[in-house]
Amino acid sequence: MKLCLVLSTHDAQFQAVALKGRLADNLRKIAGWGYDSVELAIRAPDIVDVAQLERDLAAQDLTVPAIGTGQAWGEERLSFTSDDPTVRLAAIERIKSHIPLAARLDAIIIVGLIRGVTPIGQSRQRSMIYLTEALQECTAVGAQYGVRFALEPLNRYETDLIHTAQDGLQLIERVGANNLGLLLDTFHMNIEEPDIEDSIVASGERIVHFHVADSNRWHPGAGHLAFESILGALLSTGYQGHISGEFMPCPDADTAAQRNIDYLQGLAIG
Ligand code: LER
Ligand code: MN
Repeated sequence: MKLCLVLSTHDAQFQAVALKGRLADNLRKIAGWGYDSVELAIRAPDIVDVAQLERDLAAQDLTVPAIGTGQAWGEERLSFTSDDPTVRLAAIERIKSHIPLAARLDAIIIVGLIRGVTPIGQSRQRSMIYLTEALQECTAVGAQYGVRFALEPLNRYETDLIHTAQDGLQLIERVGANNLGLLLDTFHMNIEEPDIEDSIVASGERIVHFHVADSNRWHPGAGHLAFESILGALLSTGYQGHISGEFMPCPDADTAAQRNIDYLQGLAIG
């Protein structure tokens, strides 16, 4: 198991990130706790000093398997499914702007909250058309750089679009791009999936990234999810990717990050 932690490069409103700001210090701590990698939550790539980031990552021997893009929705309300064409265009341009950095870091680009929510007065069908077209445009550019994308099903309280692994697989089929896979998140799965393990197995090779949080969105081990069984199902699909901790900084960020890795390393799996 390659263990990863979500880390915001800058301060952000999104709560389920254990660590934010003070990038070099955070990378040092994360490596010290034994993590292999960091998933970087980046609002916009042009606010990142990439050369410095690469030096800091190399100093701690950490890789970046994925870039999270949801802050563009959380902080700026950019959305693939807005009824305003300038907002849709800005969202697509923002996601495309992550591609050179993702290529440089060999990271997958996550498409989660940037899909937005269906605006009042717009049909869900219209949102799905916008979403499909946006993903087709971004994946086509990504393919030129060898960059992959991960579509993340989210629970019903965050969006009306794509709740389950099955919803995600259908959209991936509709987009028709080889470089688009699935990111499954145990927090959302616990709310939306009829059976978490069955959905993981059914998603199989389409899973390209994986988020862990417990039922209460605290670190694994703090709630009632059966992680031995869930991660056992994930590994049974042949998944070779990273298991990325995305949880609330509770009881505090450092304790949550340490408890997560201690708990996952203590499980009787692969
Ligand atoms: C992002 O990975 C995520 O899981 C969402 O819940 C963000 O709100
Ligand atoms: Mn997630």
